[in-house]
Amino acid sequence: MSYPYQIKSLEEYQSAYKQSVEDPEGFWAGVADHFTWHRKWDKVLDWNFTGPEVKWFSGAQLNITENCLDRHLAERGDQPAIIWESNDPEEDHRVLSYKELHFKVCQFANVLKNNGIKKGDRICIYMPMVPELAIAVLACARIGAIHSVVFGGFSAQSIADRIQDAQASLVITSDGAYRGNKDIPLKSVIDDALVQCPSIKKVIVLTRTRVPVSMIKGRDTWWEDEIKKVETQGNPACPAVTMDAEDMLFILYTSGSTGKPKGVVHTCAGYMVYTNYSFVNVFQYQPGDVYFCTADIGWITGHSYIVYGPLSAGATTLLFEGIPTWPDAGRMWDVVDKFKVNILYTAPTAIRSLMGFGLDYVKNKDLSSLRVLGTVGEPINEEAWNWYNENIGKGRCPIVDTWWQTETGGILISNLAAVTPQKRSHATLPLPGVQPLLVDEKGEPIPGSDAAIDGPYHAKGDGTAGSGNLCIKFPWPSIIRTTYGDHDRCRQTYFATYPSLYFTGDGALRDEEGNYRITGRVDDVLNVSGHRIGTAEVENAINMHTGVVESAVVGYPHDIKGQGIYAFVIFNGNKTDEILISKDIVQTVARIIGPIAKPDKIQLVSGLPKTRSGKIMRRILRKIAEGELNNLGDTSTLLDPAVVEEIKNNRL
Ligand code: 7RM
Repeated sequence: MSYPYQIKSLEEYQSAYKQSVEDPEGFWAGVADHFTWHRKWDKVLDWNFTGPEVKWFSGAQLNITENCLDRHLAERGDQPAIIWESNDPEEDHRVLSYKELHFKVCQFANVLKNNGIKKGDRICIYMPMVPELAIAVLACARIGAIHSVVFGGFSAQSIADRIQDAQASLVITSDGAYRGNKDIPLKSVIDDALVQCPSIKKVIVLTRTRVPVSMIKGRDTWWEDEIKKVETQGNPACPAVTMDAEDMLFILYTSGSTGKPKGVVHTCAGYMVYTNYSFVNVFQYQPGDVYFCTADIGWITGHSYIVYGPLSAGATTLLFEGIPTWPDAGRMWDVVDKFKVNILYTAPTAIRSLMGFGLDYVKNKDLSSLRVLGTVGEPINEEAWNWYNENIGKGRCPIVDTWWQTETGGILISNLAAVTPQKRSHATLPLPGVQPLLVDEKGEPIPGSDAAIDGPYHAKGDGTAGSGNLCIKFPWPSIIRTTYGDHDRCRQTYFATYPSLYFTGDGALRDEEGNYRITGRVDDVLNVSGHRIGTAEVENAINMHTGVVESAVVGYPHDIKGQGIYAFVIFNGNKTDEILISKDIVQTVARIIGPIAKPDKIQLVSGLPKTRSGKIMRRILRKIAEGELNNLGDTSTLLDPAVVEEIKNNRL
């Protein structure tokens, strides 16, 4: 496969960027021409950010799985599409060629059809990182069912909320999951969730850990038995359902500043074009490269850059079931060595954690196959960047620092490996087609910060530096279309803060060369180990504990996780054993949201700093959590300033 739209030099980047601003429709039509369509578009783009309403490739018809599978069969049918490495280093790895993956996707799509699934139905997927997860995702897309993948670290309650919101009718799960030395009982979590989910008619259960599970008659069925049924039916083919460009492809829930996660909706054509375009350009994928993204498919990074982007590009994508620190902190480097990985894409939190184990775990690993390194999910600090660069890239691999969000569908700001300049701890430049700018609190543009007007790159450093809130002023093909079931929430959250702009929720700096440096969220969203968690969500969970009167949650800098979760809790019950109470509250959060949202610190307090109108002053709590005790700002407007002294004195 060749990628005629792959940018090969800084000059090509500059001219592609210019064209994408001057003639966005011509630009994206030029990219989209290289995909398989049942019917081409009537109009490349229709949009307004007030609705918002954004339509890419209106009138076009396609199926994304034909672009990820069928179109590769003739030329690269026997090449590996997915290489799977087990959690257990002793278990044999698996390789699925494009032919085999195509066969299995069709087969499982027929299973879904046998279970009554039709185009538009919602399917919840709660599975470990095994090839069948990718197969399940693609099988949904094959027949136009809308997948909603829920990360394996979420609790029964979180799953139930997501299933109810989407009114899903079928769940795909497994008996259990391996994660390091732990066995996680996925099916039993699903059973707990489904008590609250009358919309679910069927549960398909893959065998993985062979932990005993209870199967409910009429509702639950084994993956393997379902496959046997389609085998006896004879015809292994499954024609891809024709989808309109703007038909929904999937829902993925993500945290925001309110208590309830939002179902971010992506649609077929634009998402396909943009994930492929960004994959090929950012990582500079070359045919035959082995590409390894360490994310979980349960997050957007896995959707876009393990499954859809790489497969639509005919790439070899490595799927790893395990974790970087098990059986030891050399596991990731073992995997790179074993499969001669060329491109490695991981999270700063993983790098920081491995750094802490020292170089012994890197020493005897052959990392010479690596050509490109990437990071995603949070800002990367200079120390972690240096370590990654020196000890993994050996100073010869470009590092792409990729900034994007669940809502953006794909990477918006990043250097292109060895093509555009990298700058340590900077996401750097917007991809062609992406028009960022920074605005102040009032929404006034920061002079010199608008890439489309001021130019994306100033080689001589003659641009204008500035800082502000990061917005995007023009749609790109994989922009969020709606929040499932509540379009106004989408408008309110992303398009109402600054009229006619998409607001990212992030703050950023722009240097004189035009490089953006993302500094972090400016709203009440935490980023813990690259996972997005809303403070309100954690507070809601804490407040479910019977003894809790009220709570306030803030983030604080954490050496490995990036941010840690600090909870201030007013507790009403018997306070004789504070340690026990804290443990109990942590368990409550794990049960309500999942282990990923467990607070790192819980401080019992007698009151919270509030304004006279009753609003919690989080700014003060944040400062206390960060340890900036002498710099709390103006506390004179507080209802009860004494409470601040108490909180300061008992700080953990
Ligand atoms: C892909 C993903 C999105 C939030 C985003 C940022 C932060 C992501 C970077 C980053 C600095 C980066 N989707 N973020 N990438 N911050 N540099 N390269 O992570 O929806 O889960 O999170 O993550 O705050 O708004 S996400």
